[in-house]
Amino acid sequence: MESQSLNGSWTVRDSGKNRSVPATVPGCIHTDLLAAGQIEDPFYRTQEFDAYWVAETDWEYTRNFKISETFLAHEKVFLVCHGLDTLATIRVNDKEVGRTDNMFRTYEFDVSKILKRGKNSIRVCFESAVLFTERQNTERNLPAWNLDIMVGHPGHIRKEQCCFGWDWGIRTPSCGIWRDINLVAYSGARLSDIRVSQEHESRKKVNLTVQIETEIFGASDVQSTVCVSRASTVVAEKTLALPTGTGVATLVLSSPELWWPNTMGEQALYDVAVMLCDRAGNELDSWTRKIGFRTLRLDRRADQWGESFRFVVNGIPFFAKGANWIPADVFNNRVTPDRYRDLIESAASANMNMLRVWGGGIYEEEVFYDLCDEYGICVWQDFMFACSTYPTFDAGFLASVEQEAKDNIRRLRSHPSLALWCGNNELEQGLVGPEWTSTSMSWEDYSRLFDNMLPSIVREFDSQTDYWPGSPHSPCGDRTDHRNPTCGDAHLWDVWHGLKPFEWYRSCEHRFNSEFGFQSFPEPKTTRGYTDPVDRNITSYVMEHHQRSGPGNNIIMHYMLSWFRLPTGFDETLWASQILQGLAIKYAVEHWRRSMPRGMGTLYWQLNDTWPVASWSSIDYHHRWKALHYMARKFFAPVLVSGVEDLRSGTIDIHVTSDRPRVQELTLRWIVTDARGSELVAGEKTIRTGKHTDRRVHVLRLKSLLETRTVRDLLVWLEIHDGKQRISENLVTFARPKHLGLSQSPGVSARVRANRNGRFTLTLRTKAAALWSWIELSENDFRADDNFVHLRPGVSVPLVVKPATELSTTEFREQLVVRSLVDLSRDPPRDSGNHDGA
Ligand code: BMA
Repeated sequence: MESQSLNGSWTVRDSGKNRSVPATVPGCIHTDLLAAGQIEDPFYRTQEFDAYWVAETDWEYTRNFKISETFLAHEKVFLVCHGLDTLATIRVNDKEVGRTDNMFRTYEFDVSKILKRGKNSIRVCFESAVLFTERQNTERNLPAWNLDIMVGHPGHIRKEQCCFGWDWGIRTPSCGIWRDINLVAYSGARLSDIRVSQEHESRKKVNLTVQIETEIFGASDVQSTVCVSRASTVVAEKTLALPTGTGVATLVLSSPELWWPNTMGEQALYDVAVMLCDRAGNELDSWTRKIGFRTLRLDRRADQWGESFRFVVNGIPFFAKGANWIPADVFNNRVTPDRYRDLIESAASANMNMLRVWGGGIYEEEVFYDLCDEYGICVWQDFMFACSTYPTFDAGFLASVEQEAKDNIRRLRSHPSLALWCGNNELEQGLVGPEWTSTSMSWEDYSRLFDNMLPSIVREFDSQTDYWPGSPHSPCGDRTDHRNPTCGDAHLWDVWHGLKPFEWYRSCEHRFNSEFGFQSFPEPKTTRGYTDPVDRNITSYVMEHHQRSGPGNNIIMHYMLSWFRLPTGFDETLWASQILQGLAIKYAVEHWRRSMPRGMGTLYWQLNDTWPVASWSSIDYHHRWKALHYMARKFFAPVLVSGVEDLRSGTIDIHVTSDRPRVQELTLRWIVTDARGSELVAGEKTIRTGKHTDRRVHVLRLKSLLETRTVRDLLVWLEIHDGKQRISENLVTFARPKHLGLSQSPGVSARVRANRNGRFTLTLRTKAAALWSWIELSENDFRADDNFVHLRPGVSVPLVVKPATELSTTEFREQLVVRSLVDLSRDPPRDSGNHDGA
C-alpha cells in the first residue's frame, strides 16, 4: 500500500471566474476567502450579512500533482475523499470520476486508469447548497422552517444542518474539501473492513474477535497478523491464513486492564494492529486502532418506576454527567487537535463522564473520539438528523444515508468511549404525525429510517453498541409522550423556553435528562471581540444579532430580575447572566442527582459554541469557561452535598449523592451564619454514603432561627470532608440572592504567590460573606481550579490559576480583579478588592 496526500495548497475560484485565490485543503471556502482578504470576519458585528453571497456561489477547487512511475505500477489506485462538503463533481485530468451529495460520507473513486506519470490535475466543483435547498423547497413544497434564524431547509440535503443557522448558530453554510483527500495505491489485496469485538467471559478472561475482510486484486494466498499491545509490549498475537479473503482471529486476553469512564478508574488503552501480507510475507496493507477493554451498555429493564435508562460499564451502573456537544467552530477545519483537547480536557476536569454529539452537527473528527477515549468521556452519538423532516420516501436519499451510517459506524465503532447510537434529535417531539403535513413527517416514513434501517445497520455493523431511535424517546406506552417520566430520556425546556421558574426542575423525576439549559452572555473579553463600544448594551442591534434564540436576551433578564438585583452596567450584566445560568443548571443537576437511582443521567445543553454568541454553552467560542463550567465541576463532583430547603417547616434536608461504588464514612459539617457571614450555629456528624446512590443524611431544623432572624439574614454552608480533605461544599439560602442582606463592601482580599510552573496560588479572604466571588485577569486568559466561590469570614480559599501566557508576579497582580455578586449591582466606583502581595 502506498498513499499520497492531496491535502495542502489548492486554488479556488468562483464559477463566474471573477476571483481566484489560494486555498487550503482540508478547509472551506469561507476560511479561504478570509485568508485571502476577500471577506471580512463574519463574526464581527453584523458582517455575517456581507458573507451571504459566498454561500450562494458555486466554487471550483483545483490543483496539480505529480505521480511517480512506482505509484502507478500498483494494481489499483483510489482517490479517497474523507469529506466533501457537499454537492461536488470531481474531475481528474478533466475526466469526471464522480459526484457527491453527502458531506458525511467517505467517497472512493477508482482512478487507476485515469492517472498518468508526471503531472496530473484534479478539479472539484461545488454547487451552492443554499440555492439547491431553495429549489428543493419550492419543488417539494417544504415549509420555510425557522427562516428567521436559518437559510434554506437543510433537512433534504446531507450537510451539517446547523451551518444554515440555529438558535445559537451563525448562518454561513460553506463548501469545500473539509477532510483529508488522498490517493491510495494497492498491489495484490487490501483490507476492506476490520471489526473488533470483545466478549468478557470473566474479569480475568476477555476474548477479542477480529473479523477481517479483504479485497483481492490479484494476489493469491494472503494472510493476516493481528497484534494486541500495551505501551509497545505485545500481549497477544495471532496469524491466520485468509484463503477466501476473509477470516476471524480470536485472541484471548487474560486480566487485561479495563477502560473506565472519568473518575471511575483508569482509561487503559491497547493498540490493535492488523497486517495483511502475501505468501512471501510482503506487507500489502495495515490497520491500527486504539481500543479499551470494557463493556458499556444502555440498561433498560422494568423497575419500580417503569423502565430504567442507565448506562452500565463493566457491570457497574453509573450516573451520566455531562453536556451536549455541538461543532466547535462553524468552520470545522479551524478546530485543531489542540482545540479539541482543550475542550475534552475541560469536560473531564468538570467531572463529566459523557458528551452527547448532537444530531444537527457533524460526526466528529477522529481526534475527538481519541480524546474521549483518553479522558474517559463516554460518547452518546446521534446520527446527523435534528429538528427537521426527512425525505425517506426518496430511495436515493435513503441509499445515501445508508452508506453514511455504514461509513461512520465502521469509523467509530472501535472506540471504547462509544456508548450509544441515537437516531435523531427531537423528531419525535412534534415533527412526526399520522400523515405528512407542512411541518411534520408521517410515522411510516419516520419508522423506515429510525425504527428499521438505522437499528438494523447498527445491529449488523456494531452489535456491541446499543441503538436508541431518537432523543427524546419514550419506549413505553404512548410514543408521542416524549416527556414520559417513567421511561426513556427527556428534553426538559420549561425553564427557559417555557419561562417556568427554576423550582420547576424539582418537580421533574425523569429517568435521563439528555437536554435542558439556560443561556448566558459570553464574558466581556469575548463580547468586546465582536462589538464596537456603541454596541455594548444588551439591547443593541449587534448584541441582539448575536442572540439567536428569539427573545433570548429578554428571557435572561426575566430570570435575572427574579434572582438578582438589576446589574448596573454592560459588563456587570454579562457576568450576572453567567452566575444566573450556573445557578439554573446547578438547581436542575443537584435535583436529578438526588433522584438517583431513579434518574441516571443529566446532560445539559450545551458544552461549547460555534461562534461568539449568547448561548446555553458553559464554555464560550474562545474556550473561556463561563461561571457554569466552574460550577459544573462542583455539582458533578463524585460526592456531592446539597440541601433542599423548605421554608414552611424551616428545615433543610441535607443529601449526599455518591457516584462511588463503595460505602464511605465521611464527615458532614454545617455552619449557619447571618448574611454577613457571622456564625450562628454549627455542627458536624459522621455519615455513610450509599453505593452510587443518593442519601438524605441529615435534616437541619432552623425554624427557631428563622423566627428570630429573617430569611434574608441566613446563609447555610454545607461541607463534606473525607479525612482532612474537603470534597464537596454547598450553600443553601431561604431567600433569593437579590434579597439577602449581604454586605455591600465585603472586603475581599487576595494574596498572590507565584508557583514554579507558571501558575499562581491565590488565597482569597473576606471580612464579610461574599457570594460568587470570582477572579479575572484584565488582559490575559487563564484557567483556575475553581472560581465563582462563596467566601465567609475566617475561611481562606486557595485558587490555583494558570495564565494562558507567562506572567511575572507583578504583571499578574496588576491584572488581577476580584469581585463578587454585590459588585454587579452597585454603582461605581467598585470595591475591586485589596490585593496584598506576599
Ligand atoms: C434543543 C436542541 C437544539 C437547540 C436547543 C436550544 O432541544 O436540540 O435544537 O439548539 O434545544 O433551543
